[in-house]
Amino acid sequence: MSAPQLWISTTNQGKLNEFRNLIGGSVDIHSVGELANYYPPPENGQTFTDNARIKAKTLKALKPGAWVIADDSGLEVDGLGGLPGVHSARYAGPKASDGENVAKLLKMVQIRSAANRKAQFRCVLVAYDPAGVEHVVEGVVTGTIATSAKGKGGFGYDPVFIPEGKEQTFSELGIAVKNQISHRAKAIRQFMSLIEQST
Ligand code: ITT
Repeated sequence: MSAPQLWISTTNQGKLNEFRNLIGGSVDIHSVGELANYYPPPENGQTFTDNARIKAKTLKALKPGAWVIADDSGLEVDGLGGLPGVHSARYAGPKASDGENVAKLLKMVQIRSAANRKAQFRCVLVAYDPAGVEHVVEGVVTGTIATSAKGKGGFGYDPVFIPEGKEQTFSELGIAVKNQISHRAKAIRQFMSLIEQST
């Protein structure tokens, strides 16, 4: 039997690398980067689930009959009332780089919450199966915000996030360790059991 086809709605290369690594070769993976007629929709939802659904539905309209999946994810800092949360990609402004977002985060934690650096990464995946049925899964990894950026691996806020039970940031730990324990890994494990049940 041929591998099921899965289309992933992300324009973030860091996420896509992790998806490929986490899902492995049993699924035929494609991304929106291959589609000339894909335009990223405005992510104007209030929650990760809203935004993941917006992205997944946009892709489903272009790829009916395939598995489609969208990830909406971000970093929630307890002492910042859950910010940057759904605003993680644009925390320092609409076209902010990862470095600018990290610099703003370190500054805000220093000002507002230097004594409480607890945080979590959250990943919500909304998927549509080939019959068009929606599935929603979620993964969370708890940790703390480092006092400065450390390490070269990963993307986004990885240089400042120290997962619980470790002493280094996700960037320092590297993708092999991150992919055992991350929010995205936990969500993908649930998603893979859905795909496996259906094939
Ligand atoms: P797509 O919508 O195209 O998937 P995006 O980067 O805009 O790409 P989101 O709207 O879900 O995706 O924003 C997620 C942001 O949260 C991302 O840009 C990072 O800043 C941060 N983030 C999410 N997961 C992360 C991870 O595993 N490591 C580091 N930062 C992460």
